[in-house]
Amino acid sequence: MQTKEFIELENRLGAHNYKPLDVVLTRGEGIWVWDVDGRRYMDCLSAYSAVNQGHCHPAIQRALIEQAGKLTLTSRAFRNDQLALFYRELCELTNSHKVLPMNSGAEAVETVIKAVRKWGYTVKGVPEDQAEIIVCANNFHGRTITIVGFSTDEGSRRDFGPFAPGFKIIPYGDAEAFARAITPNTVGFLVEPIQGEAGVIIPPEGYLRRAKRLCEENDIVLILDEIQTGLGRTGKLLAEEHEGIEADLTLVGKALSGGFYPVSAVLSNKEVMDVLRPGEHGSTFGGNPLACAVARTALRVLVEEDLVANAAAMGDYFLAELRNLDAPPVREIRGRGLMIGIELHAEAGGARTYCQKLMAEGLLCKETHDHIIRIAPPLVIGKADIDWALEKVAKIFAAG
Ligand code: IF1
Repeated sequence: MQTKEFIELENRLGAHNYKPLDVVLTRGEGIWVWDVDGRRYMDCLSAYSAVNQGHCHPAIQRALIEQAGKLTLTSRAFRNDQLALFYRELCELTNSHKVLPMNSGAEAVETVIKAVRKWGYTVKGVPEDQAEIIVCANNFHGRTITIVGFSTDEGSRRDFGPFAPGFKIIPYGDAEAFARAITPNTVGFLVEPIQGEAGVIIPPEGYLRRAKRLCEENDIVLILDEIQTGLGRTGKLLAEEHEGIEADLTLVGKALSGGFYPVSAVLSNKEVMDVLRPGEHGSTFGGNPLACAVARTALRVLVEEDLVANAAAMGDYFLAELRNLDAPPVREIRGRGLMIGIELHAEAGGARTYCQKLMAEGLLCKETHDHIIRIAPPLVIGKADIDWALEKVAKIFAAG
């Protein structure tokens, strides 16, 4: 089948909950992907930072295949020989005390909402059903009813009500707004260290440090959603390190499996996780041996190939060179490590148009909202690859 046949079939039989670019991919290796017509593209989205280790990383693939031939799923009614090792390696790498394994990022977010509410009632002493969690405007934490209920993006929440109560929305990056929103019933502050979907929005220097201090002063659990920013994307293992803080609870997902399998986890540096008792939370696939074997290798690859340092060095280079481009359509270039956003002027014609032009040049990236192009290649990218990409970006911006 050719590209147009795949597209017709997909459009005819599939729900239209996405509007993908009209490229049908069939193979991936490192930073490169190929479509069914044999064209090669540089992947500058990395499946929204789930393929940080590069497409089809051979070591992770071997771990997947080997474990798939041994034991894939036992349910948590029984133990398996991968889970405890996954816990140990993940805790050592992230300086965490406890792990609760789930599958999707949204499930990790839902998990932390349950845990922090129960901690509020049973430890902090908040009256039943009065727990409040503070979140930020323009957040993205997933697509469940609970989560879209505290989204400020109309497109994510329209026609999906009614929503769960107990969430308070404040402006992102404003520590005073956070201080004003705190009440005796506040149990948690859920925030992205850098807002990805909002358009790679980096908060003011010191914001997260101030938020951490306010949480300590008010006995509030600081929850950092590092599902997109974590595992090397911003040039640190966890983006919290840019501010020199440690969250009480940290959410990871996506690249936790290198793009081979849905694996997410809630990491705890506070006794919050101890409030969950047997039978109160879980999922069929959470912590399964195949997920754990894959995640263990995905983490090992991050460390052994020094991908965090490479993301920092290559990100600095990419950002500096992008900023040197003569690009009239560009309003601002933002980023940290290899999490980059190119904001265009409103009159530039829209980010999707430029993503389509970049696709024609062999570079795949994704717009967010109308005027921002997200650039997030796998962390294995090299300087020569970035120079290749810069040529394409310069060409489409020079053409206007
Ligand atoms: C889609 C966005 C990105 C996330 C953060 C939790 C989750 C995500 C910071 C939930 C997931 C994905 C979801 C995917 C596209 C992508 C996305 F555009 F939707 F917003 F990356 F920015 N926290 N983000 O970024 O994790 O349940 O998806 O495993 O829904 O189309 P998930």
